[in-house]
Amino acid sequence: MAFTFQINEDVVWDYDKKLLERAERNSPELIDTTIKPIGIVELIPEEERTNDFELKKSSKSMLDLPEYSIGREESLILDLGDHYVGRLSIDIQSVGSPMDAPLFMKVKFAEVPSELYAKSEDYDGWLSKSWIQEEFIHVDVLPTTLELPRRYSCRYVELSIIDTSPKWKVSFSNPVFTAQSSVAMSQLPSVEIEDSELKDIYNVSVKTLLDCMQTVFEDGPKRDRRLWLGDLRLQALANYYTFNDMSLVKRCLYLFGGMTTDQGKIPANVFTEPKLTPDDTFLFDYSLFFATSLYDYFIQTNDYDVLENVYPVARKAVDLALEQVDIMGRLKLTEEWPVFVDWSNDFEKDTAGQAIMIYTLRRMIALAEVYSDPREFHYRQVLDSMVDFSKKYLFDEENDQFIIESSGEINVASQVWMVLAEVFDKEQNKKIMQETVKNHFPIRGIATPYMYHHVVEALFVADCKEEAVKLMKEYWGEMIRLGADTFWEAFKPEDLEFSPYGSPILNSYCHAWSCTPAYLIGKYILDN
Ligand code: RAM
Repeated sequence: MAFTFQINEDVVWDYDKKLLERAERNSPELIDTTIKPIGIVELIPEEERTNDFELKKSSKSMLDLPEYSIGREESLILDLGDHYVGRLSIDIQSVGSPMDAPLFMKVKFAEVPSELYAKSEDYDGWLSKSWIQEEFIHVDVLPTTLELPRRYSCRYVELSIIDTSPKWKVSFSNPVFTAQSSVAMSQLPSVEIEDSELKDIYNVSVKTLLDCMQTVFEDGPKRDRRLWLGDLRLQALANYYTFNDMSLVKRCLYLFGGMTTDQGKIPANVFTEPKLTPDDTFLFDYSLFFATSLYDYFIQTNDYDVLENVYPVARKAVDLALEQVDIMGRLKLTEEWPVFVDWSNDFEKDTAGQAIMIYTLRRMIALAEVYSDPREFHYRQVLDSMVDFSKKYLFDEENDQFIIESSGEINVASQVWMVLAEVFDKEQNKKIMQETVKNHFPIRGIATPYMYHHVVEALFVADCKEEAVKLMKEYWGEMIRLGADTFWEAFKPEDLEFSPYGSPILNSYCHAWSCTPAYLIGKYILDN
């Protein structure tokens, strides 16, 4: 079962005006920060670079910028010194004879160098090419201040001249990038992390989270620039250990709570512009993560007001999912409501799906208890049957590994989610994870920090701390060694050019679900 475009035109939406009003009341004021580029950089010819994440410093400095004029087919790249989300303005002057033709130029924004090496015209993937952060602009009269209306997510700004005229060239000055986020670094609690590798990983995680925290927790400020439930769950967890911005979490819970289907299905993502709109895309596990995110929020805050308002939404969503659990305690997944688990389609996801249902039920029971919902009893019964079924039919005792019932397949996701669901006790979980490390490490074929997050957390939960830290350093640490300022949506250490979309130019390089080391370090290392 895979994630593809879904078009579900016949869905009937239930808008809960009260919850949506609450969502809007918790909308943040964005904080602006003025950023000036720190330097000029240049592309490295293919035969001289080791990978597409490298650039070299130009011999020209920012002080030379106003004196540096360029014409047809020439370009320069400004380096903001770090990754930011915001708007650009820059002064442009003509240099030489009178301006006898318009200026025609291209401005390309890149989060990482590989987007600069990739040629936009070669992109032929399945996601819209409109995500490529590139503008073609005519300017009739110079000098002018070019103020681009769109928001970009980038570290590099490439200014390419398509044409001036043989009589004149252009120079640029006063580039200003106005960065924005709903939080500021000054809100961070100070933490002492002695291990320098972990400290770097923590810092990049925090920057990733900050850049994704806009008027909602965005999945990626370059793409898709919207609120996804699976990403929200992880961002909220990282937020509790860092910025601790409760009102943005509240806003996002209310947004999902206020836009569900008449059956009670929660959409996988929502849009907030031009008006609050649910996407007609549904993922089985993402829908369940509404309840688990509410649980996480309540554990942090004890905020009964939010619980009281959205508990009925969580219950309806969980109950709908439970309709797919048979009398024996087996979850039956369908193509119509696919489970995501990871971008990869190379492994079977039924056992991971079963575990996510168990993981959710445990949290739903805790919520039902606080809400004094008599349905708690029913949830306990289903939980028991699902756990029994998993132990009896999905566990291979000889190998200490979970299997896929229909095929016997053993994969990483099944082990990891069953450990997170705490189907067995710590001791058995440890055996499962040790076996997983023995048979499946180094991990191959998994391309998302999303799945790697769950592997690391399962290692911590199963008391395999050393392996957890090692994997975090190998995976997130490797992105830093490649130059990451923020963590990426997709990363396969064994294939640096991997993209789920057909080209790295569409990948998001500041992506919500990759910010979790801040949470993992906070919860399992600093708090212990
Ligand atoms: C992509 C985004 C998002 C993720 C979904 C499933 O479109 O990367 O973060 O949650 O897929």
